[in-house]
Amino acid sequence: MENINKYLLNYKGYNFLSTAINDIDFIENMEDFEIQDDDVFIITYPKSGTIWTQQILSLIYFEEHRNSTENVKTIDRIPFFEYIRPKMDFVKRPSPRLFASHLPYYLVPKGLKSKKAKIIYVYRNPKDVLISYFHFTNLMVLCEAMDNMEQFMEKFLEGKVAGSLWFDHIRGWYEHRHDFNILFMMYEEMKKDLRSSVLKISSFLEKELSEEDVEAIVKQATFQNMKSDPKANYEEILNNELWKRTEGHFMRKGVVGDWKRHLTVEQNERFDKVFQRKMQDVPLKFIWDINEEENQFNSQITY
Ligand code: PPS
Repeated sequence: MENINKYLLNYKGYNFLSTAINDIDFIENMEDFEIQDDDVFIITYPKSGTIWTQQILSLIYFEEHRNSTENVKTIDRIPFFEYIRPKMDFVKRPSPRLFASHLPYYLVPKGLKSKKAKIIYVYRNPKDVLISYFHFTNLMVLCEAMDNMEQFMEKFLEGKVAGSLWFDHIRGWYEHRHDFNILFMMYEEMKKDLRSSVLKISSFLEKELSEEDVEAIVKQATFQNMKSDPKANYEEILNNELWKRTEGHFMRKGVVGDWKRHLTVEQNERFDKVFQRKMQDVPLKFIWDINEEENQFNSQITY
């Protein structure tokens, strides 16, 4: 374990948000955490659609969530694996146990390689991740505040942020996909066609849903509905003054292509150069703008 600064803790080459770790022992032993066959992990690089997928899975698994007959927050239904660990004992959680995590492929529990437990990996075009992360880092006291985008982009492209380098995260998971039982989901495709995305996820999870259920899930997983749903919008976390630095929300904009409003032409060109260099042999598809079907960099994902 190495403290990089007040906010980052490096463990085995990966930067954790040290201010959100409340159980160092757990971090040091999580690779040996015993996996059950029906465990499900949502795995993401920060700001790529974690909260959204937590809501979708909560709606798929819990009728009480779909009908709003039980007032349980998505963070309690699907706790973070490595961060702000609730005082619950993960081992005793009723199955199927659902978790969210930002871990790289090489730090997750080894038991996931039995390929029985499931992983849903959600990825998002990294320019929108960058913008979302910039706002988040200034919103949360837990993160190091940044003066401007230039400064944050520098850190992001050097991997000096919690989650380390975006390129390493996605490449690692993609290249090791055959070691796991994993479904790749793309934020932009979820945005374009939420219904198909819900069906894809539920089919992977082997959960049968009625037409009515699907409708209820799609309706409650839209950005607007989640933003006003206290179970799903994480506002409670921000109501805590110890956490919130400025005005803002976890559910900020939820759009594709916001980077166009924030990056200068030079910043964008620089980002493109790094992206092309780092991702040229990763055949994942990316959508940079919602009106765009494909892009010049990458082709359709192949399994
Ligand atoms: S975190 O802090 O890492 O868990 O953040 P994460 O949940 O991964 O990402 C937050 C961004 O996801 C957006 N979001 C959504 N977009 C579209 N539809 C829905 N339903 C939705 N729910 C969350 C959220 O607004 C953050 O993106 P930005 O671009 O900042 O708005």
